[in-house]
Amino acid sequence: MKKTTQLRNIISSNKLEKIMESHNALSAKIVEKVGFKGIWASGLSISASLGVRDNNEASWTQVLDVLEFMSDATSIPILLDGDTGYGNFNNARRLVKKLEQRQIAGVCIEDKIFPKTNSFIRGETQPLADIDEFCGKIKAMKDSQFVVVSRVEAFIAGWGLNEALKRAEAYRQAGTDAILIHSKRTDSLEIESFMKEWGNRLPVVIVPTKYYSVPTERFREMGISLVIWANHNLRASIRAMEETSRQIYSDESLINVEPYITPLEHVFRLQDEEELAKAEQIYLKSH
Ligand code: SPV
Ligand code: MG
Repeated sequence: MKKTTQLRNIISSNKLEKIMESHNALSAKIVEKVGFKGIWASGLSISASLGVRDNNEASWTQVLDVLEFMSDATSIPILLDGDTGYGNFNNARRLVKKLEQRQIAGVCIEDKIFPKTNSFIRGETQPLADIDEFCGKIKAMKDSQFVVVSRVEAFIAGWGLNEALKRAEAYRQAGTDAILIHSKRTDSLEIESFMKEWGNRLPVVIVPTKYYSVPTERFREMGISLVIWANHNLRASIRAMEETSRQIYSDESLINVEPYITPLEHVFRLQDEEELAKAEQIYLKSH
């Protein structure tokens, strides 16, 4: 099944679905292997893993190169965190074209201004996009196959429920496939208030990074379609790498880390070393 179709099915299913963050091909493979049906290509995680900030410091083609490795390495759909679409409608529709060529299933764009800032950094100071301009961008990005998720940042910027609803409705009318409603509260009050008014107009996507203690069952009851666990592979790997590097540095030896890290055999398995060994039997006649 085409990856766009798979993603469309995930978003429109009447069950609560979950996708997990990846920031490179290795983490994407792991997400697929543990059983997730889809991947969130997080802007925060990809930028951090490239050693830059979540402020569009990495160019969109640099992000595309990462995505190409991720897509080649997996068979489940990838939803790209496309930030603001890297410019105006014209930049955004060119992004879609290049993503489609690489079998990326969909993109999420947020109604802020390029270059964006992460939603959890000084949210109240972040300007929102003009609604009409953003609707034009959605229309330009929409293709019958490609999935476009529109992210409403009204709560992040402190504009409240009415603004969030007004924007979500405008984006619906512009043809978006789903609304991502974002909140930086540590409870789900904003999300609940939005869901009550929104009803079933379009599938709703959430990112419960800050309200992580709200039980997933609650999201099900609210009628949320898709939960994104947005940055947890990145954060887990930072902790693991810091601890391992510190230990080796202070011990001047590997003796205390070897039992706790992944065996080399597992690394080779993740790289599918076996496939190459088999191919060599067929194609490298001298072997
Ligand atoms: C990301 O993962 O980059 C996101 C989600 O956009 S958040 O960091 O919550 O804004
Ligand atoms: Mg992001």
